[in-house]
Amino acid sequence: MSKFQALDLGLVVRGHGRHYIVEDADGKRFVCHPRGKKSEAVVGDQVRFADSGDEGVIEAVEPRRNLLFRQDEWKTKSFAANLDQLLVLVAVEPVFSESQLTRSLIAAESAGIRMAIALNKTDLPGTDSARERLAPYRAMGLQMFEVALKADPEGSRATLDPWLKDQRTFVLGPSGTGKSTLINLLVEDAKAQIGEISQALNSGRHTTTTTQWYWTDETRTTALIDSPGFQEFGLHQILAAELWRWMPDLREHATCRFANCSHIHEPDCGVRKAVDAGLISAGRYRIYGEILEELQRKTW
Ligand SMILES: Nc1nc2c(ncn2[C@@H]2O[C@H](COP(=O)(O)OP(=O)(O)OP(=O)(O)O)[C@@H](O)[C@H]2O)c(=O)[nH]1
Ligand SMILES: [Mg+2]
Ligand SMILES: [Zn+2]
Repeated sequence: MSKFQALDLGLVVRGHGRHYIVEDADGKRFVCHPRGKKSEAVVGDQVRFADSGDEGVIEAVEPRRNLLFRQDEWKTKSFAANLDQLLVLVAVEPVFSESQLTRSLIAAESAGIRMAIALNKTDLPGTDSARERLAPYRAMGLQMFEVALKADPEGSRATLDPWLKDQRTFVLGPSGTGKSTLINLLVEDAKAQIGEISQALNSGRHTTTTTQWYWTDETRTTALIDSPGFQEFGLHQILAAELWRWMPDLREHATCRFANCSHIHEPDCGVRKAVDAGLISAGRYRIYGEILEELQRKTW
């Protein structure tokens, strides 16, 4: 028996620098800090901790079922661990970057996490063009929702509730799409901060600054994890040669002459044929090329 097994088992519900909030099996929350210099725990982690009066100590992080993260040249940024699913929230405004959307889906796919896209603010003009930009994602079989979290809270709740029920869902998306609005709608006492979108820049303010776990119900079976918006989304954890495998529309057509086809310049490439035939969207294929180039530039 490891010496840690005598310790309390807890769930990390929030992390901020070297301070964590850990929740025990009864729902009681403790401020903890990690033993040693490095803080390895992330939101969603199961940890062994000792509650020693004022501040607890995290002694060990239990093995993870999965980890959602991004990685650029210099650092790895973990979103959360042990997730059931990812909800990528985009909005009619601010206009979403298809590259960022694709990158978050690749991160989830490669981490083995189920995902869906929700388009928010469908009360605004511009909904049709946003819907059109999402057509390739619908076509590749992704679960899709349309909501207006502020304009039609009850309808939005009815749309999302069945998918969210009894699951641990990470809510990811650019700043200003309505992630905190969603949390506030579904979690009664969330008081998540909601920011007024900065109209002038057509980009949201970064209102949420830390990742935080919320239970929607007292029985603590359904969880939503709010996260700050992000700008960069590196995928350096992905092998260049395997990138296409994490893009379902490319994967479907990757019957090529060469087994190690990069789908860029080789003859008899099923992916390129599918792009020419309009079966893979030109936008998605262009983003594939851009990410591939980034990954091939990697020096390690
Ligand atoms: N028109 C419209 N605006 C909405 C809707 N839902 C949310 N908003 C607004 O969008 C703005 C941003 O909402 P937030 O929930 O703070 O966005 P966020 O994704 O949490 O943003 P960050 O924390 O910065 O990442 C707020 O002003 C909301 O009132 C909607 O259905 N329609
Ligand atoms: Mg927020
Ligand atoms: Zn190919």
